[in-house]
Amino acid sequence: MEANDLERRLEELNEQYSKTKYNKATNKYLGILRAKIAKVKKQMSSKRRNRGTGFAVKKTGDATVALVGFPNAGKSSVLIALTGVESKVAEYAFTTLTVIPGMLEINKAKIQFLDTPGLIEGAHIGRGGGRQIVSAIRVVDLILFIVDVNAYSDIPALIRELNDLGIDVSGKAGAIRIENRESGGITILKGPKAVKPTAEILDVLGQLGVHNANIYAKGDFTVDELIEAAANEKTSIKSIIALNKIDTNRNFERAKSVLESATGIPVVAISAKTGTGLQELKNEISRNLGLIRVYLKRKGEAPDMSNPLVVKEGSSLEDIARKVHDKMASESKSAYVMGRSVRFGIQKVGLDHIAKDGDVVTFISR
Ligand SMILES: Nc1nc2c(ncn2[C@@H]2O[C@H](COP(=O)(O)OP(=O)(O)OP(=O)(O)O)[C@@H](O)[C@H]2O)c(=O)[nH]1
Ligand SMILES: [Mg+2]
Repeated sequence: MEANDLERRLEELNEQYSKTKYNKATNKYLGILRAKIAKVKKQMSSKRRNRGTGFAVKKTGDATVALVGFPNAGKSSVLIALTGVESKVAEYAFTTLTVIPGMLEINKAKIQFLDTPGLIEGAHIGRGGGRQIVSAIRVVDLILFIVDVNAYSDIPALIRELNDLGIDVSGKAGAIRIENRESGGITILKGPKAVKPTAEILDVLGQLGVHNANIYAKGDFTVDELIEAAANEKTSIKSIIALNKIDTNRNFERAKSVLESATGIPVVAISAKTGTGLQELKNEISRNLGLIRVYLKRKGEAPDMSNPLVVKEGSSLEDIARKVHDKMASESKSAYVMGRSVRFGIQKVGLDHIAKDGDVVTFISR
């Protein structure tokens, strides 16, 4: 939609909202209106943000991680230590001027890392160059904060400011999280369990224009709570803090616990220089990305165990087929599955079946 259309739409929605009197019968309708208003506002602000930003890095691989931190914290050094990609490292601040991508394979998952320029301590990151960084990190799957063990006091303020800019990195946003996807319909995930949405949920989400999404829920929820979650304008991105340069500070454990309790974000102590903690950091990244591996097997052949498909937790077989090829998704109607997601040795399931890590799948064509 064009900017003018969005403004008109917002006006219409606001008018409907103010004309509707609150009572028990209109409660749900008002909730849907609130969610619609939130969505239009979000579209308007992303239109504004996209204007003239030069940081559009193409996302590739199975997931994207952004390295974020103050100048000189060691972001480029960590990128090099993890991926081997050359990003300029120097003893003075502001060495990295653009977003530089590198790739790393962890447990067969191809993970893209983006090195970003340093954010200025104490400055408002929503302005100037900071705004471009914020728009680049809004779309990543995980934020890796790189923090100098000798200069960490401004980190809680940085996290608060990201929150004010609509990026919640606390990892504990709401009991319900709606993650839009390109196709595959609506899947509700309660912990490791997938449940079918009710007709009422489908109806409400449909009215909000949500047709393909994973709904992550901690437990049971009401339709009203779902509408509230849809109205939430915040982007929630998981994050990890890498407390860097611990080779220079013997009291790093103290800094680690201070940061952990001030932010609620997991902290891994590392040194990009000596390599200490890098393996633990890779494990933590892998765990937080929530990726699973699924192996394809053709009928009558052995599965290709060296070459898994890497997908997000909660992916259905249809999502997985589509990752191989659109044709595979449209030509398959069921599949044989062997692994943790089924109870018996080999089970025939529909394409709405949710895969688990290590599953071996044979698609059956129509
Ligand atoms: N002792 C020690 N020095 C480090 C470590 N990691 C990075 N450095 C040094 O810290 C300085 C800054 O490192 P960079 O990787 O350029 O930092 P940056 O965060 O990318 O900096 P900008 O791009 O300018 O924001 C360099 O002199 C690095 O050699 C570490 O683990 N230990
Ligand atoms: Mg740098």
